[in-house]
Amino acid sequence: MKKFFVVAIPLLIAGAAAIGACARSVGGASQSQLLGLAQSRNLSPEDAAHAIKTFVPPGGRDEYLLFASGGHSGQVHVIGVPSMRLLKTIAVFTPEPWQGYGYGADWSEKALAGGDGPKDPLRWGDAHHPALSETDGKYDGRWLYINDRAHGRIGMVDLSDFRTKQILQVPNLETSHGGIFATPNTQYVHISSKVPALKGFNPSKGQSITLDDHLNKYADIYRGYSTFVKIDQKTGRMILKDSFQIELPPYTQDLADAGKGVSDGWAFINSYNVEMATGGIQQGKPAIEVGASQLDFDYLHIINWKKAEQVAAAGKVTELNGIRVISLETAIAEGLLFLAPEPRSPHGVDIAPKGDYITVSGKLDPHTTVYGFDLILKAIESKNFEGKDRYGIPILKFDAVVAGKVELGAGPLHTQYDNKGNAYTSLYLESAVAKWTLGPPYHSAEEAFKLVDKVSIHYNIGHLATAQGDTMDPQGKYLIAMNKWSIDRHTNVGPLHPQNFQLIDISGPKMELLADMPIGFGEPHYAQMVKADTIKAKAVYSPGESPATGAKNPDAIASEKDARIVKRPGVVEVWMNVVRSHFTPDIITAKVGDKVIVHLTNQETTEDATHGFAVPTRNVMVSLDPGETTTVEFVADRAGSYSFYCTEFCSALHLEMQGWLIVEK
Ligand code: RUQ
Ligand code: CUA
Repeated sequence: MKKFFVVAIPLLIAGAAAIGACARSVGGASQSQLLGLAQSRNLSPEDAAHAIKTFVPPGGRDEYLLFASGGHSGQVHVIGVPSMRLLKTIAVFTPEPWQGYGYGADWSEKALAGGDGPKDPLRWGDAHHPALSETDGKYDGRWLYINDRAHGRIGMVDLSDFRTKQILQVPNLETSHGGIFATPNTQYVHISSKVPALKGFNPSKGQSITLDDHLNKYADIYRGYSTFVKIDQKTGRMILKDSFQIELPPYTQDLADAGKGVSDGWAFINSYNVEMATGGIQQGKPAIEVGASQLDFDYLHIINWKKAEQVAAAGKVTELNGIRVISLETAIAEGLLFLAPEPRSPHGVDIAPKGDYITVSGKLDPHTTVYGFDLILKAIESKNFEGKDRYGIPILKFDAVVAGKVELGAGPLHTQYDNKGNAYTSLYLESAVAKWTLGPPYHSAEEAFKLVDKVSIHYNIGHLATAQGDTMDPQGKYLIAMNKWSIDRHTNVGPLHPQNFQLIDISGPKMELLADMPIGFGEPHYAQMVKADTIKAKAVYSPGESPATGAKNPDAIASEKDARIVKRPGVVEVWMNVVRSHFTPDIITAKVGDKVIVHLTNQETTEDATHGFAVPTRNVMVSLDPGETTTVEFVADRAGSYSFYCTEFCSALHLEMQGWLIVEK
């Protein structure tokens, strides 16, 4: 038993007084009962304080929402902070039957198929970097974008109903990493390639590739791309025809971030493998991990995207697989692409709140390098170059653009900021978070670029997220460490352990670890934390609204009287009314081979009066929120009778909410 009473009494009394208006009794629990409770659970005074700091009472709300990618679970998870309770999982790249995503509903089928994409949509993606939409460099709560690391796709989630509305396969990208970020007013969402892809490659035009090409012509046949995907300001949808790409060398472009404030109009991408190692351990070449670590420097890519936008508008582009591309030559000639050396194998590129500093970390080097945007501009203007890379891109002089270097510890990766001019960097190898100071105007020159605090986390932190810590409005307060390994931290649930989020209080001078949240549903990668009241989701749909369009569905019916079945050769079309606790019609007949089209309208206007429409033996599982109208289509390809039913426990007579599909030979 821990030594509790002596230290705990003042602390718990303070806590109890804060909770209850009555000094002696808190919700029926007296101070001595509270002490007894803490003691019986073997909680230390610190534990008890942390519990009070993170506890949200029944019916209470969290101050922040964390949108965390789910990695190769393909989803996004919405978590309340500080309670660390999971509020929702949003299916993006992966079918998810509870939400009826990818099981017949028109809106979800369209999203998963990527619009005009393949008929047989991919059933997985590696949900990587979420990007909340922004206005004036601050989260505005409208939309969320997330890239698929595996396929160079972007998913768009509409935060008015927390549903994925669009998945775009970005041309010329096979994989993606850089970004995604929204430009400060969400004019564009940026995504860049990770591993370069074959330039202009199109197998449907008969093009092919050999091992020899790969090993010996890599530098010529592969290219990276930085993509600015145009966003429709009303709907948040991505518009490919108004988007543009900038061709990049076949280095491995890594993370990216948008300039803001003083650097609005610019974008930054770090890179590695400027050696262009090809792999080929059995072909006599070094492993990529060796080949890619030969040189002392890789390159920070610096892109003037406002200028690129003008160059694209002036038509100085070629169209490549359906997107306008600014070639490397044009990008160089127009002065919109520069490089700056980064110490070997860098990772992360994170812009400070005012847009004035750019932090790049060392991964294998204990330092983080801070570039000054003013220094970058000056070097560009005065052509302070140390040379060009093999493609002719000017390389800014390292010493001319570096504002500071900070020694943080082993394995620095990603950086976020607070509202007091401090930066927080994850240390992967050291399993810690380092807090350090930015330079002027945040801190005086003497206080600048100093390590001021460090907190140990459990194992292997990747990304970290502070409250609005990648915007112009950072909040301080909370930091989430997104840890890759949990080893023995939680009850063993098998060799695949949960990942671990750790909540850290950053409001005081010392960081303080408050709570763990085991993540048993994916490999979260990056997260953004936004003030909860920024997001205003609807409670119900307006009558007959289609989630696919946000407008009234032309096949919505106003009442049960309009429910009907219309048959034509090979097709059975149903306008179905759905309300507690029956479907109308509740019997559908079809012939084997008929296409069955069902337009479902949920007539409910009450929050949470969701109904399901599930057809056994078919991949049909629709979730209909109140007011929603959705269409499903399937082929009745086997004779029999099938009892379709409502999957949500919607009323006392929910079990009776069922019907029959009779398929005759
Ligand atoms: S990065 S491996 Cu977000 Cu550190 Cu993808
Ligand atoms: Cu409707 Cu159960």
